[in-house]
Amino acid sequence: MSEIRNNWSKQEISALFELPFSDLLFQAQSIHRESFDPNQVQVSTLLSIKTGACPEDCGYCSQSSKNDAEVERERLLPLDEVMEQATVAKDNGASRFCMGAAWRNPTDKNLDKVIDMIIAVKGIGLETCVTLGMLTHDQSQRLKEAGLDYYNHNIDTSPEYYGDVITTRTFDDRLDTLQHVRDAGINVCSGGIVGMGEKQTDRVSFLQQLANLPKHPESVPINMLVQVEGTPLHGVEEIEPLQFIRTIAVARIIMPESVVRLSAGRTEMSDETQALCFLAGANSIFYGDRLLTTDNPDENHDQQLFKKLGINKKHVFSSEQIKDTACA
Ligand code: SAM
Ligand code: DTB
Ligand code: SF4
Repeated sequence: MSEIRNNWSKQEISALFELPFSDLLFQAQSIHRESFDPNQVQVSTLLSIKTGACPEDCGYCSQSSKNDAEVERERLLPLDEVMEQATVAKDNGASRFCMGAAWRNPTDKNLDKVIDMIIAVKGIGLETCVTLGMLTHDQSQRLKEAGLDYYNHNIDTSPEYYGDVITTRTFDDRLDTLQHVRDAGINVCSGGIVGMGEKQTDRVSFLQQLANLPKHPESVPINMLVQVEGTPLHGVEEIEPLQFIRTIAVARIIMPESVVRLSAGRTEMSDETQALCFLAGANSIFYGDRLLTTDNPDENHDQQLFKKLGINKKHVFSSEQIKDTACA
């Protein structure tokens, strides 16, 4: 079994990135098979429970009030609408329901409402994940008591590039929330975005930060920037697909037991690129034709892709039994 390490140097990570492609993918796939079924992919469905008018200035995000993207603002959705969507997600075969809010941080009053959602979504047998911005120690404890399974909070990029992308909070603010979530005993979901005009050294440093956290995140979403008109990063040079696949492979190698999610950006990817991402060790996706405010491949396309690749969806049943079901 591969050793779990939290002391990766930049040189070691760079050397992995520079391996011949076949050697890198062989290593990633070999490590992948030590901990996972290579033909099984976990699927989560996303819902934006509060959209737009966010006070943060993240340069990639359609929901920042500082950007000029056209998104329809919505206040916090009522519980019945959330449950309608969660039921559809469950019927479509998702095992986890992820609820995202465009907040810098939740107020305690809003947290009460999100807690009601978590309890209700868990009640229909889905795993729950929420991403609400920065949390205090006490808010994290309350989410744990509500039974939350995962908290998503991305470090997004390297500490060196962070200030070029976001100025309204610091990289260390992100780490503080991750620590509160970890201390509360909630599974950590943390990753970031590539294709934001960062250098190769930033990708190395970004992955180093994740792998050298005191404990690896259980879930590591790797997003390819979805370029949204009206955001500062619209028009930035795109990342080459092979470089994206290498990023997934390196994440797999240095965090051997984490679930690596091939996250935003799949609409812009060919089936072949996605297949190589799975070969490189990605074993989770967002499923359903919407991410938060942008498009995701529709379920039919993904069903066909899974069928062509012989991939099974990982299901979680209400009995907490984990069972594999071949994708029809
Ligand atoms: N407001 C909360 C926060 O920032 O943590 C939660 C929602 S925010 C939309 C969640 C994550 O979505 C961000 O951290 C970022 O990694 C990702 N994201 C946002 N816009 C994106 C885009 N255009 N392309 C790819 N990923 C994006
Ligand atoms: C994550 O890493 N990616 C998801 C989820 N966590 C919340 C969000 C992707 C957002 C893509 C742009 C949008 O749809 O607004
Ligand atoms: Fe707000 Fe999150 Fe978008 Fe940043 S990424 S602008 S914090 S919703």
